[in-house]
Amino acid sequence: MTDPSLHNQPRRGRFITLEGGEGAGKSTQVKLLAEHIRSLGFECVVTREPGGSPVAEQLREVILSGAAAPLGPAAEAVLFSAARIDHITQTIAPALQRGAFVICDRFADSTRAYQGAQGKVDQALISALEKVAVGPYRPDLTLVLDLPAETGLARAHQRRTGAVDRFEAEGLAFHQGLREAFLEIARKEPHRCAVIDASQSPDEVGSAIWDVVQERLSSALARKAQTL
Ligand code: Z5A
Repeated sequence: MTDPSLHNQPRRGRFITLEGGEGAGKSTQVKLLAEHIRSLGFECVVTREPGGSPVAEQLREVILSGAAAPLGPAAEAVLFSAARIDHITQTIAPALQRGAFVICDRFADSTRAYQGAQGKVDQALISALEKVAVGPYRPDLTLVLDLPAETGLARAHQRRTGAVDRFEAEGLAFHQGLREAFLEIARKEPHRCAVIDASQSPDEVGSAIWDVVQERLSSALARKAQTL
């Protein structure tokens, strides 16, 4: 479980996650958004899942190499959640407590979509793992980057330099199902999530994201840096 002492600390920063299928442009947009927020004088921590802390990065290697795939999607969900506990404890919680913005490339919605919806892991287990691993560290805002699976896979294919990873190797139907799963999460939690049309140019996507961030996190952005 995430260190219980962290649960009682005041959380002064804002936590933003980006979600979506392969090649949706999450990494590109995380970078653009962080630059924008920093240009206003705020501290902004950029991180990713799986990973974002030393132990979680080690688990990333294990999971994405496919070494844990024979254990099945439920075991993979447990591993992603274990990595998340370390990531929150070491990186996310301290940054939010000192008042920083935190932008994370994938988070718990990826476990819901990949292991839950597509891996058919029991919903009760996914919810229990999320409760244990995430606790109060739910995102303030989740940007769901949406585009046809074919487009995302083509982008990921173009960019790739090495071997396909564990999930990229899944077929088109898997990736189409993922798209639906992320859209369903956004439909169920409209106050936390915003769907962004990710088929536009990087600048257009960045501009749509900035509009949403300004609208949803206006009170935080209105405050001066260091006093978030
Ligand atoms: N996973 C899971 O199963 N359960 C979990 O709980 C978690 C994760 C947390 C992590 O992979 C894998 O772990 C992931 C889910 C699973 N599945 N896979 N594979 P990762 O971190 O290595 O990769 P990813 O998260 O899937 O991201 P990605 O494929 O690297 O894509 P991206 O970050 O969304 O896109 P990008 O790197 O910004 O852009 C991809 C290419 O498209 C690149 O050449 C860009 O220059 C180009 N691009 C970007 N934006 C545009 C636009 N707007 N137009 C045209 N071209 C663009």
